[in-house]
Amino acid sequence: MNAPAPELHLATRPLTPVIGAIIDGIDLAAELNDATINSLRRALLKHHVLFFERQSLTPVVQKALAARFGDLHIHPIYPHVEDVPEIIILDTSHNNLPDNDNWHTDVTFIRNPPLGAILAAKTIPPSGGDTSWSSTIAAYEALSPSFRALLDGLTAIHNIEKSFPEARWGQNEDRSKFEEAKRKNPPLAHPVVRVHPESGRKGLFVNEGFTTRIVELSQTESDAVLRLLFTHVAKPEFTVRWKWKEGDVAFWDNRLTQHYALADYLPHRRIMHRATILGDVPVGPG
Ligand SMILES: O=C(O)CCC(=O)C(=O)O
Ligand SMILES: [Fe+2]
Repeated sequence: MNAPAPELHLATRPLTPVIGAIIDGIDLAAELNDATINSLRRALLKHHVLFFERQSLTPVVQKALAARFGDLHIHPIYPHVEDVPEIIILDTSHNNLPDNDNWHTDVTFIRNPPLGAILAAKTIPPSGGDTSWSSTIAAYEALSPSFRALLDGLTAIHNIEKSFPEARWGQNEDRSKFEEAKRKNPPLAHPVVRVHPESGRKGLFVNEGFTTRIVELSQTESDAVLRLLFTHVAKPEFTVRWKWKEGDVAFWDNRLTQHYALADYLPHRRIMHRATILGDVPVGPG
């Protein structure tokens, strides 16, 4: 077996005890060596979301950076940069209302949901437009042992249409893209509690954005338990909130986190670019 690549010391400033750290002294547009990539992976496992300030990532460079961590996902519905389908454009204003102002994990409607995502701030409103992330590991660990034991054995359905409803995405020229997205992404089940494939830690893997139903429970039980969990993950103690400046980049581990993009800046415009790195098939504790 090859020896693992060495790791570098990264200048890391944790933002809370459970989630979020600023990484100083890295130019993400530079050619990063394997040791740096490994150190970033390690920091991601520890802090769940990393922030890099004063960056200048072009879409092509952002794509190349994300590809160092895995294969990239092409989103079935969101628009992308011309000739760079791996880079989603989130360009929101009073003309195109934001739709990420709910707690969610990205793209859990596929069999192998993203390992992570790299988000770059392009245009930031004069105030507002912050993003919060929550550690679903911290949320899980705060539950009572009896409740955790119940959740450990459950699975839940994730449905693309919960976050991409026909009323918004199925109209006019978008209709065929929407129909194709639905056809290629039928609802599927994931474990309610996921074991992180790298750290082995357990966390909640249901999210308000996409999760519709806990399979093993009755409808009323499922509704009540999901409501409890969706509220629970948003507890401020499990979260970090980032106030963006243009050029900032966030890199989150999408396996055991959720995030919420605050929609408080209208009628101003806010533009973000996202690269999404595919992950593995979620595994439960059972
Ligand atoms: O715009 C943001 O701050 C985050 C939007 C979002 O949910 C995402 O990029 O996955
Ligand atoms: Fe998201």
